[in-house]
Amino acid sequence: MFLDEAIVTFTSGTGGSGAVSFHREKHVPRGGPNGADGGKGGDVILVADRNRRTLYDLKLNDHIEADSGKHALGNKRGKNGGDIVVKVPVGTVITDVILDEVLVDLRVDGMRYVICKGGRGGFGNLHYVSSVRQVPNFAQKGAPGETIRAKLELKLLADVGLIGLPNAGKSTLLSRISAARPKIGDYPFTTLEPNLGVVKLGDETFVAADLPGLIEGASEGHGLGHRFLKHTERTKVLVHVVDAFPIDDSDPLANYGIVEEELRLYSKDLYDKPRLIALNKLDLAPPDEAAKVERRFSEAGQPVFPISAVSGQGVERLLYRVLELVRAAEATEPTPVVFSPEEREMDSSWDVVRAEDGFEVTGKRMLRMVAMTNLENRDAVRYLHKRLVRLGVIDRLREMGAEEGDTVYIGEAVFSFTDWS
Ligand SMILES: Nc1nc2c(ncn2[C@@H]2O[C@H](COP(=O)(O)OP(=O)(O)O)[C@@H](O)[C@H]2O)c(=O)[nH]1
Ligand SMILES: [Mg+2]
Repeated sequence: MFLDEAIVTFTSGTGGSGAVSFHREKHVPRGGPNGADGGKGGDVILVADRNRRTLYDLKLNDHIEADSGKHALGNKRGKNGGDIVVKVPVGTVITDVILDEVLVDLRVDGMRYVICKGGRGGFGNLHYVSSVRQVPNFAQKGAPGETIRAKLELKLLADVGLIGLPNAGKSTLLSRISAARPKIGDYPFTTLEPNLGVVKLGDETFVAADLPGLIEGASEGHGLGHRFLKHTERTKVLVHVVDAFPIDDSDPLANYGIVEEELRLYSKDLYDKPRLIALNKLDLAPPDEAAKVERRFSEAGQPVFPISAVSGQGVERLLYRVLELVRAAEATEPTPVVFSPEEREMDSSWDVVRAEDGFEVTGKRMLRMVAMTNLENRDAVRYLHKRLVRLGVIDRLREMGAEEGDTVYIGEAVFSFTDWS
């Protein structure tokens, strides 16, 4: 199976800090607080793009970081940091490496996923005005961004499936039109995974697969059964390859009928796909013989493309028609699901544990609250302290035996315990 892989670290932007500011007007000696909020940090957004075919760029650039939000200036709100949009091939599956959890399968062109949300901007001092605090002299720092180490895996699924009896020339055709190198003349049961190849046509590409084992009896479980059905999930067009001059002198039109009937029994879904007939091995007989076979198919009402997978004759014409059908089918696909920046719920649980030389407060929300506090500002620290009291953290510390002056760690910050309450 065609597979490409990259491991990338994505980081969204930190929010900008809110401002501490007061109205300044002529004749108004001491105006009210008007400090604005900081800008939001940029998101990192992954988008499936059908014109991308590999993850090569991401292997070269495995750290991707969005801009931070700007700090507020006085009463001017900080600008938001720009989002970063990373285009990946359709069919890229994203896994969180640390959680070992699949986050999303970007399987439709245009599908978006916000992998890292930018941090919120910090509040300006205007936000902290209350009946008891009319002149807040502190603001909030922006929230930190997120970092996710992700594995990106490209799992190609076929846009076009090549079907036909064994020996019809499916593998030969696939190796002619793509870089795939399936075994030619291979025993039909040996390949469990279909061979996939990227077909380039001008500036456009599509993925073709040689679907082995779709033979008489497959629908009754004699062939590869349903194992390869998942590979055909995205298949939009089928090319039915028919040997025009079978070595056993069987009738090509009858052979065609056998496979079509088999397909009908095997998968209604596949059977209903648009279909082209590639009448193959035209190099084996004089042109008038070939024309005869072609005419019989036409009379049966089937669109036939005479080709030779070996010489390449007629193949390009076939491919352009295939591309047209693929694009037409894509145009009728439902509009891609757009993932809204899902509010990942922040875990609000916390705990106090004993540290070697004091105590440590743990919990994602606590750490974020402290990270957003300007610890050089006494009023901001006092505000933080009040919130810690309200959440019960100070009580818990006291219960655990914390005394005035003991060391308390919260994230990167170090406090000395004060029981103001
Ligand atoms: N002369 C001729 N032989 C072909 C052509 N296409 C395939 N073959 C031969 O037919 C045999 C079966 O081909 P293969 O691609 O393995 O068929 P598959 O079973 O449908 O995958 C091989 O010996 C090929 O070389 C063609 O266009 N002309
Ligand atoms: Mg084959």
